[in-house]
Amino acid sequence: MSRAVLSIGSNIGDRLAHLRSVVEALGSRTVAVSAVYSTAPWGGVEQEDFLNAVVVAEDPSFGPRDWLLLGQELEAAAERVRIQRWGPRSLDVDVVSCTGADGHDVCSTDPELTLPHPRAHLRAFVLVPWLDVEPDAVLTADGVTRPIADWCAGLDAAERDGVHRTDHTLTGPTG
Ligand code: PH2
Ligand code: MG
Ligand code: MG
Repeated sequence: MSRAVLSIGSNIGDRLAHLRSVVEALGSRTVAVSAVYSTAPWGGVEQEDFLNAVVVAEDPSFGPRDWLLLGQELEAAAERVRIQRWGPRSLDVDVVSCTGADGHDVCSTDPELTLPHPRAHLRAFVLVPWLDVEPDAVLTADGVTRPIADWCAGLDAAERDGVHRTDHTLTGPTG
């Protein structure tokens, strides 16, 4: 069994359709889907606002790498091109954390898939939607394990103020 918390984002093209493509592809593996948030760009690159959400998914046959590969396939399907670090993208699927069959969170220092995601605790665009679906989740960063609510409360207010809940949904009828 493996459960993954996925952060998804888009700021090019039909942003909502790109996010929806992830939930559609996950199908019955989807456990929970956050609200959709409009978020100011993080990372210092001047670019359009993102739409972001968090999806929790489960698949008994998946390991951490399978979530990474599925995310990369979905990014490719959205015709994502990698131009600039932290720059604009049609679809970004990041594995934020992964729980193994033993119920423990996977820790990995593999540079291709560092788990938990090493910058998730700094990003309101990850923490705020994650709180929607797993309000009691904890996250380890720099050797410190804290509830995600605490990581979020510790961010600069300006960081949280850039994250706005929208009326869009990623499940159900388009609109
Ligand atoms: N993704 C990035 C860089 N900056 N900013 C926001 N608001 N949302 C993102 O998903 C995002 C970002 C690169 O992965
Ligand atoms: Mg990312
Ligand atoms: Mg990514």
